[in-house]
Amino acid sequence: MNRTLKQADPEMAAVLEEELERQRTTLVMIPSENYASKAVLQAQGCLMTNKYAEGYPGARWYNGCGAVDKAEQLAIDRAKELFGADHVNVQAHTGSQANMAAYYAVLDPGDTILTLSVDHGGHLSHGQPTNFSGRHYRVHHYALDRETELLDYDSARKIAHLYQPKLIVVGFSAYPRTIDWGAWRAIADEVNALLMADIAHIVGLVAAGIHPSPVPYADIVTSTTHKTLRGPRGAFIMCKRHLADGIDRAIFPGLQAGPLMHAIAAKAIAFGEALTEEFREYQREIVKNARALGETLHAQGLRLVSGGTDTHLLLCDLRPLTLSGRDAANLLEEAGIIVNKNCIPYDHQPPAIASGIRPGTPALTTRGMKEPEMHQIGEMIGRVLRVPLDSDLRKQVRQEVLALCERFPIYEGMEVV
Ligand code: DSN
Repeated sequence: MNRTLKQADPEMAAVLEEELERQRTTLVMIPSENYASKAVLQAQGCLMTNKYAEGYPGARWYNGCGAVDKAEQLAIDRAKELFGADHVNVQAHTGSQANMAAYYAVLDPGDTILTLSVDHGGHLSHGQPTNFSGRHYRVHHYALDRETELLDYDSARKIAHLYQPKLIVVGFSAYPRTIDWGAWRAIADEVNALLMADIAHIVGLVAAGIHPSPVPYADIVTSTTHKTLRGPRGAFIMCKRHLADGIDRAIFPGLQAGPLMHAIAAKAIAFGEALTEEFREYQREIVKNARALGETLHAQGLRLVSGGTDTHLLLCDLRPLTLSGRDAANLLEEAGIIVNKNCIPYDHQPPAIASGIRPGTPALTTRGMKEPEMHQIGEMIGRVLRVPLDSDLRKQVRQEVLALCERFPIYEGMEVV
């Protein structure tokens, strides 16, 4: 019972050591990934994993909930302070489950929702046909403008009038630009729809006041905690006061039973970290870094969808280099640069191949890298992608990546216990 992980399960300890080494020695550029603080990691691995606590603080179905009540209340209070929300539920296990709970609270099966499709930058849980959301609800999509690759509010308004959705979902996995929440609120009001914002990606920017907040405009706001917010893997939901009971009941007993109290403790820590000036400065740096990276990628021959970024991520069209997203991501991984393939708007390739990649700067910025390093990394990406047949070049870039990782260490002294 008291043995360390290494003593108890050396095989798994070796796997964790491999992952620690990968995170230390590669450039993590998937925009939904980050390096959580040691405090967050510690809480996520803590003994609250042992406790059952169905219900909410002060109203649990099990006894012995004194400490977990305090942990959950801290998470709720800090999130309310951070975002100025009427009501917060911190129990959703994942972003998809937060979205599921939001739908469950305000929709009936067969109701109509209006969202952005995955291939234009939306998310699976925004009505993708193979996802629960696409199977349980009648889904219509608004789209990005073909020329500007920006949200087309006029067209969205017409589509909303045509289909009269009960809920409009706004929020994206691969859209690099600022969202005008006021414009969406106006569209929702015109058709008497509820407005839901999914800020899973931009939540850190919103917390820091760098991206406008949807909280004053949206009826429901869902988010993850592990992306730009740099917390534990998980999610939370904010809503207007009159929807609080419905959201809480949708999560429990509607969709989830025992909350993950260790994850909730870690969420409280992450919200606390996000309330600091240091975090706000970190978010400002993320955006500056993304812009710097974009400049160099553009100079290296990649086309930036929408011409650039206002956020933590870039969507890059690789067709000018006659490469697919899949091949590019694989070539870059050989050089120690980790990105994901991604469809671009109006892509002719299937998602498993895709014409683009979606690099982001949250994790690199956590390591302390700044604009000079972004230019260096953008240049390395360009060199690898412009000469895909040169495996020696990739080995050379791999060495440059290792040297950069050594200059900006992460998780120093951390051990798999
Ligand atoms: N996997 C997340 C992302 O990368 O954006 C979405 O679920």
